[in-house]
Amino acid sequence: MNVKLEKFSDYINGKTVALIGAGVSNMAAVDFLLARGARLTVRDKQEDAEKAAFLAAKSVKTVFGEGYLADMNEDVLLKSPGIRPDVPEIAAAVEKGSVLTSEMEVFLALCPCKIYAVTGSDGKTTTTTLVSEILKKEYEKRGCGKVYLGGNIGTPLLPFLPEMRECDAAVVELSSFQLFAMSAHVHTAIVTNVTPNHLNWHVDMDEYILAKAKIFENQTACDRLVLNAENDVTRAFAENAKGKVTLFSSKGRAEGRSIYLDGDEIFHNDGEKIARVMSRADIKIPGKHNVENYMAAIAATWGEVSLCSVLDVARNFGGVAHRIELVREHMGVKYYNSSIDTSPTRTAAALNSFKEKLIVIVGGYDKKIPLEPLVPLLTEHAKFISATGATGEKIAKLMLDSGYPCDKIIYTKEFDGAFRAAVNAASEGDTVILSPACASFDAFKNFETRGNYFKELVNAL
Ligand code: UMA
Repeated sequence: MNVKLEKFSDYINGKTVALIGAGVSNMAAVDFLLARGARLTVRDKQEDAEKAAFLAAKSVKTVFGEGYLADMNEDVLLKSPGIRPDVPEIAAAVEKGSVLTSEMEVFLALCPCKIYAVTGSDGKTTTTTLVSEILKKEYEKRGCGKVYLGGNIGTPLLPFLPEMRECDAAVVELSSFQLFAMSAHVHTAIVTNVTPNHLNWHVDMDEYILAKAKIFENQTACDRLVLNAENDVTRAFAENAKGKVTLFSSKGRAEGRSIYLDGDEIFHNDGEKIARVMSRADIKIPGKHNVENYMAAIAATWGEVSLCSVLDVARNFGGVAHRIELVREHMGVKYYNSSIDTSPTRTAAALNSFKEKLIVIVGGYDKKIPLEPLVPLLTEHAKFISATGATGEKIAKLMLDSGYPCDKIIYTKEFDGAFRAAVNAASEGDTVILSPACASFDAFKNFETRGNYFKELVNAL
């Protein structure tokens, strides 16, 4: 029995709860809260008749559109990650006594098992996935325990709480948006690196760094913190760590408890003895950054899993599907599938992780969200745009109206044609990415089908 969950159920029963933002996280909390007797109001700046009807059928109140935060006096406020906690209406409600929390904060507080949490500016999705893959492999061998993977990676975990047991593991990716407004205790934390990011959301770099540091603020001496030795910000985090720190470095031997790449070999130093872990060549996914991701994941699970499990994953794991997934390099052109990018925010996250300018396939189902944020984004990151699907024409028009060169953009309604146009525009050294910024329902069953189709086309080149 999960005592914390029982207590929470008693606490929330009969309380009024505002779900601020009807996105992925909060919509996943609806049934969980209703089942525990909470009285819900879902608030979102975006009108959405379909969602409103869906919620009305569950007797959930909705306040959608302009003024969605008016008269907010619910007992508990569950804020979506993308909304800042200092929005005046939210701050005023908190001042008057509302409790501000989030789907992720509630999950972490009630989770009955060990929590591994990963944050960082780059590599957090892959590292989170690696931790979960390594644990999964180990649990499979032992024949017990289940690994729950979620958080910013895309799966809210709150709905799984009732089935989770002490012998399971939760592996969560946490964004600075989530961390900024929360307080949580995680047993093992990883910070992959901290470099300027999301500075249009955070007030400044200091606030962003503070948000990232929250991942370990409630740790104790029994906990573990894995930090990048080669990043100034994360290295400095070690000074304030309360748990046991392991530093990882891809630049040769590091001192103390560490994991490092020396030549082509990875070594782990537990503070007393040094053990060879594996060779770089054992890792299937390419790039030094992935060696770093592996070192972080290995440090997080060191002593809890067998080397066999680590090697099994290293040799077979091909990368996170549909999320900046390298499909293939063909004639010197790299093709990435990021079909999971179903909103301009996700596309921003994908494009921001590349240094070079890209050939971007963009467009899809029209869910009537503002596409204007794509203009500065694509202007900065795209050397050629192949627009497609229901929103393709709209995106092309927005770009052309903004002065984007007309010979650097093409609109093709059909996905195949758009793919061809991107291939034709590419030459040796280029990178092509499918990052639609839109859902897939105009032409595909879901984003996975779209991503798999893209991969088929790439592999047939
Ligand atoms: N909304 C408002 N008012 C606002 C802002 C948004 O009402 O001021 C509404 C929007 O109309 C929308 C809803 O809130 O209906 C969506 O909010 P959201 O995007 O904040 O939240 P979710 O849909 O729940 O998605 C969030 C994460 N999104 C962000 O942090 C922006 C998802 O990460 C995450 O996968 C999901 O929770 C799972 O729990 C996405 C992301 O881009 C992938 N993250 C950033 C990144 O990785 O760089 C941080």
